[in-house]
Amino acid sequence: MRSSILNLLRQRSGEYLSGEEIAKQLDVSRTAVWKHMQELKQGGYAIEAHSRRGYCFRQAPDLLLPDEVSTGLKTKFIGCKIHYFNQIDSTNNEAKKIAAAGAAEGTVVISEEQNGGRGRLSRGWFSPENLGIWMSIILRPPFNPQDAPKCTLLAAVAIAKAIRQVTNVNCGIKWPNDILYDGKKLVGILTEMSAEMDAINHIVIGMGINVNITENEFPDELKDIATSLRVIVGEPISRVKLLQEILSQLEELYMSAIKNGFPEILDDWRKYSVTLGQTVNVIGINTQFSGVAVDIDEDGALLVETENGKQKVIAGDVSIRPKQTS
Ligand code: BT5
Repeated sequence: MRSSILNLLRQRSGEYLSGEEIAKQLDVSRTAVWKHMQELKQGGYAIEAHSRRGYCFRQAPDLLLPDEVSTGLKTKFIGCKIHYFNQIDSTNNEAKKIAAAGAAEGTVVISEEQNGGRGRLSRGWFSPENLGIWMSIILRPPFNPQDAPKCTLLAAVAIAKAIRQVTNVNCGIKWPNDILYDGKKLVGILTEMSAEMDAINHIVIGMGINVNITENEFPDELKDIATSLRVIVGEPISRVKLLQEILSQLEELYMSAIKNGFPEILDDWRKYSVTLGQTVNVIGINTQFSGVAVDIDEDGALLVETENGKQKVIAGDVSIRPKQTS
């Protein structure tokens, strides 16, 4: 009902609509309309109320509220169910919990702030209130568990496309899970999976996107290595619009992967890559070496040409060595 009232107000944005008219159109009591209006105002919506003329919609709050994300969302199933929090430890933790309890494919967990945001290997993820997109998406792909790492690459391509589309920022993908701009990290992706030997139960794709964080708001340890869209573009970006575009791109690529496999997505990944052709240092669990990143293979693994031949990197951290200028 709240969504229907909002839709009606939005359609006639700037005009006054009487409580009676709203009640009649939506077949509810005027008291119910009044109660929903109070709730919307408490939720941050700017709605003017006038004793004779009625209600007038002025502005939605700058929040990732499910009603806002759903309005104009073009996807068929990704984002059709949204679990929204003002604050949570980690959206990935919550998504894993509800996925294990049977949450539908495409369910999205969003929080305005995380106080236990996670990177890989228990590293932390800085997730300040209202300034980024901190979200996790539940998928139940009909792939083999070995294909799961390619979902990280798929997500990276979807986010890079969406960022380019909405902001014109030419960001690049660093293998396996970062999106960078000018060498600084703009986005991190954390994919976690629950699987049997030969089938995936669910995958949770967590995304941390630095949208409106200003330079001063980054903690000292991130100032030299992180950036945000606001810092790059020089003005605030609509988080709702970007989020909707990410969900659309993700759904499109995911459906294409199910239908045609990953080759096209890996080709897009190569196009956006800032890793290929570079000299890289690879730090795996038990290894460390350097070489030139020459390609990714059909599994999404990074191929690095070293003194001892070509090495296949399935997991690990890769740092790009700055090019020698002399
Ligand atoms: C990642 O790990 O890049 C994955 C980050 C995933 C975060 C999302 S937010 C929604 C969902 N819920 C979660 O709890 N997590 C996911 P990794 O490659 O391990 O990089 C972590 C490193 O990035 C840290 O050790 C810092 O150096 C750096 N870092 C932390 N916060 C950052 C930020 N906001 N922007 C850029 N770099 C950051």
